[in-house]
Amino acid sequence: LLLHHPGPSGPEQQLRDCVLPSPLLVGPVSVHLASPPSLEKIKEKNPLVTLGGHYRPPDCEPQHHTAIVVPYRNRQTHLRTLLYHLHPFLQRQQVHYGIYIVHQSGNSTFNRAKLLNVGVREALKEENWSCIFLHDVDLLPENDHNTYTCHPQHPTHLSVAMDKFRYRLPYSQYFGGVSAVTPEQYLKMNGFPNQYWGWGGEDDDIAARSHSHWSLAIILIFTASVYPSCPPLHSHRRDQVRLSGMKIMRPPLAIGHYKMIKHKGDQGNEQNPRRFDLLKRTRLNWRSDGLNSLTYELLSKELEPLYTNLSVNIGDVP
Ligand code: BGN
Repeated sequence: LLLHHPGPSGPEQQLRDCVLPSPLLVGPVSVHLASPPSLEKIKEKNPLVTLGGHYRPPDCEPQHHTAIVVPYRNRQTHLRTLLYHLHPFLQRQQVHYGIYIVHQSGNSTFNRAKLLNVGVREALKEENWSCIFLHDVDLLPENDHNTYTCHPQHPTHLSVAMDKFRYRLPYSQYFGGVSAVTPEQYLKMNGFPNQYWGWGGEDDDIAARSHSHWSLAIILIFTASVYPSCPPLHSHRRDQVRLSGMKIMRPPLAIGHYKMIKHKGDQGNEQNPRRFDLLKRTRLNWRSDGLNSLTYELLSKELEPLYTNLSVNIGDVP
């Protein structure tokens, strides 16, 4: 009998490496959004998931170690729908994974990017993950060829074709929804901004950190045309300046399909009126606002059967 995880002191008998693409992939899957099963039922359907929502393929040695970080508050049904779809999806991909739900405690305005910073830091304290997924709770992947692994050099954007945007990118630099970085890329971009309280802009800031100054200009031009209140652009004297000098990798549109669970705007996550001003300053601020300025209080960490629940006090709008 082969033992599953021969550690350094474990038996010499090695499992063969898991191959990519995984032979278990099925391609397009239909995603049901209404009335997900109970957590107990989902656990029954995923017997190999261990406490904290971790999984390793039993028959081969995984080549990818992916933490899924999900910023969260008050979306119980969405969470169950996500877990119901994501666990079998990731198991078919034969990656070693763990799911981290980062719950923002209290009633302060929601801060997605700061919760992502917390999730990355806490996940990396636990395991040597090679890839970190930044995952919205209301997005369900519709094709398992969209692999939840990282590109070694460049950040990846996965949710390139969401039903909400008629299965296209809403604009070319869009980085929201589902994206991924390696711990090295995360360090290189100084993590994510901590100052975006409320809806909008934080994903554009993350894209700008990882990409060139051009991307920031394009985002600002796009949003200025969509949001007339957006202040006029400054001149871009140094468009060739790169922030952390990486590119954004993407799967083909046909594979990066996602369904979004429809919902009304969240209370406590109203549009952030400061996002335009913040975005204009990303180029100045990214080195000082991010991983190196992150402060929070971890209130609890619970290993639930299908996920690790991090409850965190991240403070309030200054
Ligand atoms: C953009 C938002 C993103 C959001 C996408 C898709 C802003 C910044 C304004 C300068 N960006 O316009 O955060 O993910 O729409 O909904 O609002």
